[in-house]
Amino acid sequence: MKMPMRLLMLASLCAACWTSGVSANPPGAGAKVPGDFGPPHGEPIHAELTSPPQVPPPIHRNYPAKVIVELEVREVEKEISEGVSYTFWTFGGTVPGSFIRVRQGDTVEFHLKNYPDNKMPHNIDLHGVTGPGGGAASSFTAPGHESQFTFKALNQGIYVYHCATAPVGMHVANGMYGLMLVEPPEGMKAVDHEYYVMQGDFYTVGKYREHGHQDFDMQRAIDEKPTYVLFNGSEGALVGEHALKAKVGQTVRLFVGNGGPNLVSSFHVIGEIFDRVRYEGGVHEQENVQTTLIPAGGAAIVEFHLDVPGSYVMVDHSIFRAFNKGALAVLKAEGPENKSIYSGKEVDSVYLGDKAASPAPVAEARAAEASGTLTKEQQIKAGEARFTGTCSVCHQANGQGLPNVFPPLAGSDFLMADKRRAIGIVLNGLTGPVTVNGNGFNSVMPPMSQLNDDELANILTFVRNSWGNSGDAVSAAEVQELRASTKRPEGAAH
Ligand code: HEC
Ligand SMILES: [Cu+2]
Repeated sequence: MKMPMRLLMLASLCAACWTSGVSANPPGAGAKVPGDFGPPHGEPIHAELTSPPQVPPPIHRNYPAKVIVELEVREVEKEISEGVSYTFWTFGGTVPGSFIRVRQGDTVEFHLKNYPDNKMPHNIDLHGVTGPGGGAASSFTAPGHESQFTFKALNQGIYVYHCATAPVGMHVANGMYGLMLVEPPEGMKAVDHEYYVMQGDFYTVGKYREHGHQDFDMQRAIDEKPTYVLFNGSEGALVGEHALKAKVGQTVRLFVGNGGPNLVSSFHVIGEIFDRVRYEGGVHEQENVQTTLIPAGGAAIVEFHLDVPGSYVMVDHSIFRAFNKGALAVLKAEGPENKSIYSGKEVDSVYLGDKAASPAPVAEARAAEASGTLTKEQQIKAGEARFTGTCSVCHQANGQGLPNVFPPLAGSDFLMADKRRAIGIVLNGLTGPVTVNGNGFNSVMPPMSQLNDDELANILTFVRNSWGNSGDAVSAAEVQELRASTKRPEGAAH
C-alpha cells in the first residue's frame, strides 16, 4: 500500500512544477528556452580566435548567427621558465587555449581537430554548453582526426573550456584549458583594453627553475603540490617586454580564468582596486574589490581604470605562489604622474623580484654553460639580473647595505676573505655578530637556498666582481658541493 502512495506524491509534485513559473513552456522540440533567440540568421560566420593575452573584438551584432569555431589541439614543447622546457598540450598552440567569443543565442558549430603529429586523443568540455559533458563525448578525437558538434550558446557569461579525456587531471595539468565569452545580446560596455589572463598550476619532476626538459609528475599533481603556478603558461608570459600595456586615464577589462587543475586563485592586482568584478563569471557585479576568488574551472571579469603610471603586478595572493612558483604578471601603465593621488616611486623591485631585471643575460649564461663556454663576464651579467630583487632588498642595489642593519657587499673584506664561506652564507643564512670593514653587525640573513646552483654561483660571481671587489668566479660545481655537504633540518628550504 505504501509504494503507490509515494508514487502519487511524486506525481503531484511534478504536476505542481508544470504549473509553476519556472516551467511555463512545455518541454520537448520547439520549446521556448531563455537565451534561445530562434534559428540563426544570415551566412555562417567564422569565429576569430585569438591567442592570449589578446581577446577577439566585440561582436556588435543584433541577431543570432551560426558561428563556426575551428580549434586545433597541438602538443608543443615550450619554455615554462627560463631554461626549463615542458611539453604542453594545448588548444590552438598556446596556454591558455585560443579565446572564443560568441553572442548569446548563437548556434555554434564546433570543429575540434587533433593535429596528426600529436600522441594523445583529446576532447573538449565547454562550461558554456548546455548538454551532458559540455561536448566532451561528442568531441573525442584521435590524432589526425576531426570531430564536429553543434550547440546553442544559451547563457551569457565567461566560461572555461578544458579537455576531459582520461586521465582528465593530466590533460588539464598540461595546459588544456581556455575561455569562451558569451556576450549578452546588447554587447558589453566599451573599454579601452580587453586582455585574457588565465592561471594554472603545473607539476614537474624537477624542482622550481631546475633547468632542462621537465616531465609531468603525476604524484605531485595528486598531492596538489605544484612546482609552478603561472599566468598564461610561462613565468615570462606577462613580464618585461611581454607585460600588458595601457595608459593613464584608460579602462581595462581582464577576462581572468583559472584552469587549475587543483588550486583556487586569490586574484589580486597590486596597487589597483577593481571598480567592478563579475565574480564567478556570472551576471552580478561587485564593486570596489581588492582580491577576487577564482575557483579551478571558473572565471571572472574584472574592470578597473588607471590613474597613476607604473607597473601593476598581478598575483595569486596566496603569495608564495607569486614569488616562489611564478604566479606573477605585470600591467604597465604609461602616462603623466598624478602626485595628488600617489607620490611614490615608480617600479618597486620588492614586488617585481628578479623579474625587474631583463632575463636575457640569464638565458645567455645558461646556454653558454650548457655548451661549456661560460665566461666570468657572462656569469657577472646573469648574476646582476638575479641579484636585483633577491639580495638588493637588503644589501641595496649598489651593494652599500644600510648602516647598522645590513652589511655592505661593496668593498667587503669579510666577503672577499673566504669564497667558500660566502657560498655557505647564501645557502644557509647568517646570524650572530660579524665585523665588516671594521663595523659590527648582529642581525639575521635568511637562507637563500631556493636559488639553483648556477643562479647562486652567478650572483656571487657578480657580487665578488662589483663595486670595487675583484675575485675569481664561483662555479655551480662549488655551490653544489657545499650544498650536498650541508645538513639541514627537515622542512628547511632545500
Ligand atoms: C633579508 C635581508 C637580506 C637578504 C635578502 C640578503 N642578505 Fe646578506 N646579509 C643580511 C644580513 C642582516 C647580514 C648580516 C648577518 C649577521 O649580522 O650575522 C648579511 C650578510 C651577508 C654577507 C656577509 C657580510 C658581508 O657583508 O660581506 C654576505 C656575503 C651576504 N650577506 C651576501 C648576500 C647575498 C649574495 C644575497 C642574495 C643572494 C643576500 N646576502 C641576501 C641580510 C640579507
Ligand atoms: Cu586532452
